[in-house]
Parts: sequence; structure tokens; C-alpha cells
Amino acid sequence: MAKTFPLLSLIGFISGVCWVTAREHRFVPDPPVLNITDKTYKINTSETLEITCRGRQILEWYTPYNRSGTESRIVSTDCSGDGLFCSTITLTRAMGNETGEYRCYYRNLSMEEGKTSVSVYVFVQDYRMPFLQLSQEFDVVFIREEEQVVIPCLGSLEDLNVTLYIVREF
Ligand SMILES: *[C@@H]1O[C@H](CO)[C@@H](O)[C@H](O)[C@H]1NC(C)=O
Ligand SMILES: *[C@@H]1O[C@H](CO)[C@@H](O)[C@H](O)[C@H]1NC(C)=O
Ligand SMILES: *[C@@H]1O[C@H](CO)[C@@H](O)[C@H](O)[C@H]1NC(C)=O
Ligand SMILES: *[C@@H]1O[C@H](CO)[C@@H](O)[C@H](O)[C@H]1NC(C)=O
Ligand SMILES: *[C@@H]1O[C@H](CO)[C@@H](O)[C@H](O)[C@H]1NC(C)=O
Ligand SMILES: CC(=O)N[C@H]1CO[C@H](CO)[C@@H](O)[C@@H]1O
Repeated sequence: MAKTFPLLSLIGFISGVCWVTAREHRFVPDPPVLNITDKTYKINTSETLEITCRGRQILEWYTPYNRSGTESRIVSTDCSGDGLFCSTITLTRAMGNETGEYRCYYRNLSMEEGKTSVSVYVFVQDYRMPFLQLSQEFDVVFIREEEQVVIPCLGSLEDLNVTLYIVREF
């Protein structure tokens, strides 16, 4: 009788392990893969951006257009084959304000970097207009004394050197 307890807890342990693996198989397929493996990618303005994503489920993209809420110039084409889902996005004559994160993710799964989604940060370098218009929400930044504050400044060049000036308006 004394031996049943360890046996029971062993069974409990095994079923626990099986449950965890089964759960992971169900919710975490292999992450999608981009054909650009670097974290950042640079093109010049008016060039064409083309990124391919492959994965095990239906793929969708999250791009700077999702953030800006404007109509997208991005064309996506299906390139599925060889048992994999595949999607290519093409952006012709890229503009500086199309700088940002291009993320490919599995539809209907919560976006998790390296698990259900993969991204690349694309700089569409515009040397004539290096600063990008920020979305409305950043119009006002509140500063409190002795507190660190982040003033958002978005550029289309990775190695932009910026200086902050205070302009007093009365
Ligand atoms: C982008 O333009 C800059 C300046 O005109 C040039 O030096 C650079 O080689 C170009 N880069 C690419 C990837 O075409
Ligand atoms: C990624 O794939 C697209 C479409 O096939 C191709 O045009 C592009 O050059 C590829 N990019 C890289 C970095 O291999
Ligand atoms: C982003 O926009 C694309 C195309 O407009 C759409 O298919 C996708 O569902 C959007 N993603 C999110 C997370 O809103
Ligand atoms: C970039 O600016 C153009 C107009 O100059 C606008 O049509 C487009 O939607 C903007 N792109 C993004 C990603 O906000
Ligand atoms: C930015 O400034 C740093 C320090 O002053 C300097 O070392 C670097 O070369 C500058 N980069 C560019 C792109 O001008
Ligand atoms: C089950 C489920 O959530 N289905 C959704 C998958 O995503 C598409 C498009 O994003 C939705 O239309 C479905 O409702």
C-alpha cells in the first residue's frame, strides 16, 4: 500500500508533462521565417521593398500602414508551396514614411516575437527629409520636474545624429 503513492504521483507527473507538450504543439507551431534575417534592413527612397515570409499557417502582415491607418500601397502575393504557407509583400517606389516594422504573423494567433511572428525593421532612407511625421498621439509630451522623459523623434536613417532644441513660445 505504501508504494501506491509514489506511483500515483509519477503518473500525475507524466500526464502533466504530456499535457504541456500537447498544448505547446497545438498553440506554438514553428515560427514564420522571413527571407531577410537581419533585424534591420535599409533601402533608399524610391527603391522597391520585397519581403517573403514562410510558415506553417495562414500568414498576415503588420506594417507601418497598420499604424498610420492610411490606405496601404503594399501588394501581397501568395507564394505557398512545398507544404508551406508563403506570402510576399511588394512596395514599389518606397517613401521615407514607410520606415518601420514589417511583421509577418500567423493569423488568429496572438503576436509573439520569435514564436508566432517575425519582423524586420526597414529604414527607407530619405537623405533630403530624414525626419518622419509622427502620428497625432505624440503632439504633446508632458514633462515633470526631475523625471526622465522620452521625446519621440522618428527618422528614416539609422545613424541619424539629432540635437534637441527648446523653442519657447509665449
Ligand atoms: C543610397 O543612397 C546613398 C546616397 O545617395 C548611397 O550612398 C547609397 O549607396 C545608396 N544605398 C543603396 C542601398 O542603394
Ligand atoms: C526576398 O524575396 C523577394 C521575393 O522573392 C526578393 O525580391 C528579395 O530580393 C529577397 N530579399 C533578400 C534579402 O533575399
Ligand atoms: C494590417 O493590415 C493588413 C492589410 O491592410 C491586414 O490584412 C492585417 O490584418 C492588419 N493587421 C492588424 C494586426 O491589424
Ligand atoms: C506616407 O505619406 C503619403 C503622402 O505623402 C501617404 O499617402 C502615405 O499613406 C504615408 N504612408 C504611411 C505609412 O503613413
Ligand atoms: C554622430 O555623432 C557621433 C559623436 O559625435 C560621431 O562619432 C558619429 O560619427 C556621428 N555620426 C554621423 C552619421 O554623423
Ligand atoms: C476563429 C477566429 O478567430 N477566426 C478569425 C481568424 O481571422 C480572420 C481574419 O483576421 C477572422 O475573420 C476570423 O474571425
